[in-house]
Order: sequence, then C-alpha cells, then structure tokens
Amino acid sequence: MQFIKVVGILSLVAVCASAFINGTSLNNFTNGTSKDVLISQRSSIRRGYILNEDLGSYYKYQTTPNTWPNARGICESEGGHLVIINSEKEASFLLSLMGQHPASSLDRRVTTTDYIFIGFHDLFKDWEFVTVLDQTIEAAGYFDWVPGGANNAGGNEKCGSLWRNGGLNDITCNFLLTFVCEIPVNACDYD
Ligand SMILES: [Ca+2]
Ligand SMILES: [Ca+2]
Repeated sequence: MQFIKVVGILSLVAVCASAFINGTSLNNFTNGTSKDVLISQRSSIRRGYILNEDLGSYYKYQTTPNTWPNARGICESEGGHLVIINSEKEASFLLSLMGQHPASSLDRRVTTTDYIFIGFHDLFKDWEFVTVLDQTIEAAGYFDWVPGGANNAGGNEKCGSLWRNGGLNDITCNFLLTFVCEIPVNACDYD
C-alpha cells in the first residue's frame, strides 16, 4: 500500500508540474496576481471538474462505472483523490451532485444506482475505516453511516460508498459504481 501512496503523491506532483503555462509557474500567479486568475488557470487543466469555492475543492462526477481500486487510480491520475467527506456540508454537496445524476441516467453496467464510491476503506484492518489519504474517517470529519451500513456484509465489503439518500456504507470493492473525484484547490501545496 506504501507504493500506492507514493504513486498518489507523484501524480499530484505531475499535475502541479504540468501546471506550467507558457513557461510560467503557477507559483508566479500567487505573487501579486489574483486568486481568481490562479483558479481559472488551474481549472483549464482540470477539465470536467467544477469548483466549489466554499468547500475549497474541485469535484468531478465520473459517470463511467468502475471498481473501487480503478476509481481510486483514475482520480489520482487526474491529480486528485477519490472524494473524502470532511463535513456535513460536503456530504450535502455530494448528495446534490448525485441528484443531478439520477438513477435512470446512469450507465447500465453499474452494479447499483444507489451508491457512489468515495475515498475510504478498511482494507488494512477490518473495521478501521481510513481515507485514501490514510486518515481515520473520524479525523476526516464525517462518519455518519446508513442504518446498519458498516456491516461487512458477506465478509466482503472493504470499500467506501455514499448512499444516494445520505450516509456511508461499506460495499464490495469490485462492484462497478460511478464515483466522484476531488482535487483540493491547494493540491499543489501537498508535500
Ligand atoms: Ca473533501
Ligand atoms: Ca455494508
């Protein structure tokens, strides 16, 4: 898992490196140039992402269903991570995003339209739910479960999902679900 973490960090570095626009580092935009310009320059390299300034992140609802490990990899390849819910407000935002993609509109290959994959799991140790950035979900700031959600049904639910009506659920990693990627506005500040 250490390898995955390193790859994740490297992909963030890669996106930040690719942010050189016309030979000008994004860092120059932070010196005396408005944040709006900085954000617009960055959004140009983050196609399909929408900015929620209040939450301080870009988000993209990925409509092609995939497994949790693949979803995680796709988000990392785009310079972010599978969405991590840090507040009730962020959870509400995600539910509204799901509302914009009603069940009837989803790809038929999807295993269930009721859930999206999000960035937590208990792959390291049963019942220890951590985010894809290795924080406990309690520390991350949102850990409301659907009733009976954290149940490891069939002994085979290790990956995180969000229910369309609100609340976390552990779910089978190999389901094919739609998912949401998140790129914090300050992603290039990661070290
Ligand atoms: Ca977040
Ligand atoms: Ca479950």
